[in-house]
Amino acid sequence: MTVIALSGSDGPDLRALMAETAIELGQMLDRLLPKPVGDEARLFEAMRYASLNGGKRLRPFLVINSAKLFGVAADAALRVAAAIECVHCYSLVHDDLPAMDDDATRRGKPTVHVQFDEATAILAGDALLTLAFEILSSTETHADPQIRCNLVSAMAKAAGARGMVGGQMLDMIAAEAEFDIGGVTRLQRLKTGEMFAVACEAGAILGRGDMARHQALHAYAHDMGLAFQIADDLLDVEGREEEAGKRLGKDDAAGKGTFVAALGTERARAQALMLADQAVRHLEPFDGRADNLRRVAHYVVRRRA
Ligand code: GRG
Repeated sequence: MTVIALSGSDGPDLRALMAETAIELGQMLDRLLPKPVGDEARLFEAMRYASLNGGKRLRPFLVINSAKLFGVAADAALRVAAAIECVHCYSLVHDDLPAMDDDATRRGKPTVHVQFDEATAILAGDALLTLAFEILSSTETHADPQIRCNLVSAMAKAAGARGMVGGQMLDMIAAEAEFDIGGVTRLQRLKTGEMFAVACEAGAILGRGDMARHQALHAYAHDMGLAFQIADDLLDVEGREEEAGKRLGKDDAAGKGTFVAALGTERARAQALMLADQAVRHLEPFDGRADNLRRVAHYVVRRRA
């Protein structure tokens, strides 16, 4: 079942659209994931458990709405959206492992290593990551090999050592490293920002967008991603676990380098609002078709999950 917790002020349009995207995305993932049969069924079940389990599906929503700016075919955008969600779900499974954040709850349910076991969780994460590249490199995603190659390259860079995995490494050493605000910004940009960037730029890649519009989406994603992360840090100290569907208060307990630790709650909140406004301004080259992206920038700072 898909659970999306948005605040009332995000308006019925955005809530309904995100819920609609979540359903379509779930159907696409169900088609693309291996069916839980055969000797490897336990692995396939864990992959399904990790990805068909709710979540806001924010990155897929960004892919689909950036693709709409360039008139991309809906099925192609949905396949790329599914690939990004596979990478995101893999990162959550591995992040929850005892060797990393050691979390027992995710999206309101037992984490994958709790529900299955550690080895299965590691393998399910690995298999979700590699499935993403299988999807992106398929001719069903795009007929043009150059576009498929660009998608694969952008995703690999965003997810890898100079992107999300590198950011996770910085996160693991944050307590000892005592990063200043510049260090925290870099950590968060790598850990979560690069995946938002590839989600927003995927539309431009699929639709052969020109450099100016590609860069506008990159700048939007950069500011929106930081606003999202500051909101995440604020949720960690002020949120409610029942709404968030995960353990909160862990950044402080771990002494981690977060925006709230670096700026305090009030300055962090002001910074998030400023970044959301700035993100929207980067969308000036686009017409009303970018309105969903504009709404998302404000939604990420108001969300409660
Ligand atoms: C293990 C390689 C590796 C990377 C982990 C993404 C990540 C890096 C860790 C997730 C842990 C975390 C709480 C990160 C901060 C922000 C974040 C990415 C939250 C989860 O994303 P949401 O809010 O989650 O979009 P849903 O469940 O809605 O998809």
